[in-house]
Amino acid sequence: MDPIFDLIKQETERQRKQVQLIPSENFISEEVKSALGSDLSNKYAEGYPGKRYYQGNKIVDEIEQLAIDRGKKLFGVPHLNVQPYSGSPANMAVLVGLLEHGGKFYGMQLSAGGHLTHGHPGVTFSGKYFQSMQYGVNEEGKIDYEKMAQDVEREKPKLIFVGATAYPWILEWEKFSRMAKSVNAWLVADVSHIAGLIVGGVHPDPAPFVDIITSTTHKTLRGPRGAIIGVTENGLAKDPEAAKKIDKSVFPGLQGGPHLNNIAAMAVAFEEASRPEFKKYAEQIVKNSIVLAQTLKSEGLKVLGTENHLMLIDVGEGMGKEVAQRLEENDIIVNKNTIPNEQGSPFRPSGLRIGTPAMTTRGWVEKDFEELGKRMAQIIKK
Ligand code: DSN
Repeated sequence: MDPIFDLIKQETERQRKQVQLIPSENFISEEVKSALGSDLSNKYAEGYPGKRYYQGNKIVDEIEQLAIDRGKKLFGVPHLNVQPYSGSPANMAVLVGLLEHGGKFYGMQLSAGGHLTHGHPGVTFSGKYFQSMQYGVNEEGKIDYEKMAQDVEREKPKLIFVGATAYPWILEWEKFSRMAKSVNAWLVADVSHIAGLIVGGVHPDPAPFVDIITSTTHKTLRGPRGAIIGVTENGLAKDPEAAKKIDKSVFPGLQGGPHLNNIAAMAVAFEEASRPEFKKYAEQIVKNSIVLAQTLKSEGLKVLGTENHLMLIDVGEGMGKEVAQRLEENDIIVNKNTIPNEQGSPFRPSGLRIGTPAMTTRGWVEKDFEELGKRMAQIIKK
């Protein structure tokens, strides 16, 4: 037998045996897995349903249309593209589709909890081929909405990205909307981390306030690796061509054939996320997160958060890597992370990023996280 299958088996066992606390990871259902491993992977279908460049697409047209229809309903948007291969290509498609080369836009700093594609300077397409301005967080690790509004007023960016990978607080969409409207900028919500919380009703919904929504589908949403781009009613009112611009930017602008097995798996995940039990799941993620943060704090650790699925722990300057390794030796998987006003570096940061979505999928509740918090604190303080 090909040794790859033994390695896959070992990885499955590792995932089951250890405590998985990386906030961007989750466990997909057997149904999502079955769609991912299907014969849809064999098919090419450049284009969109009803307008393809290959023959033999009657069935996959129905599949993609079903994913689009389910996703539109779930995210409350009139237009949805389900073809982006993942979050970074989705964000690239938005920037390329809506801005001129070199256009000015505003995004959250990586070290404050933002994402590389939100304008990180020097090394990313978003920082190299566009004029990116970056906003950070205040002493408490929170967005300073007033300062940000003043900066937006002064700099007049053409687009504002809101969304984060390590921000444990609620995002106040209405405030961002006022800023964007004041300078007629596109407002883009990248909800990759919190999509499952939004559709589960435990984080405010950006759809009534923003123009565009991007999201990966594999984090709290619990679907396959992949991403979506939604255009809201506001987006279409701002520019009736917005949907066309986004679609053209994804294909043929940046991508080739869509990964239809992924798209079918997304359709399955969207249906799962629309069930009442998913709402309970989302509620439990946040309850678990709050209990874990409280336990770690009561054990004397410096915890930032939380109002959502994740928190940051300050473990001392440059100590994130070492402490994350020590936790791994004890079968607890987290990731080292920068903290607001970081004194270390992204490779030797001072924090840990911890989240509850994966273990909540496995059925963990408050008492499990309380017990875990006490165990983690002992290991971290060692
Ligand atoms: N890599 C993702 C995360 O872990 O949050 C962001 O793209």
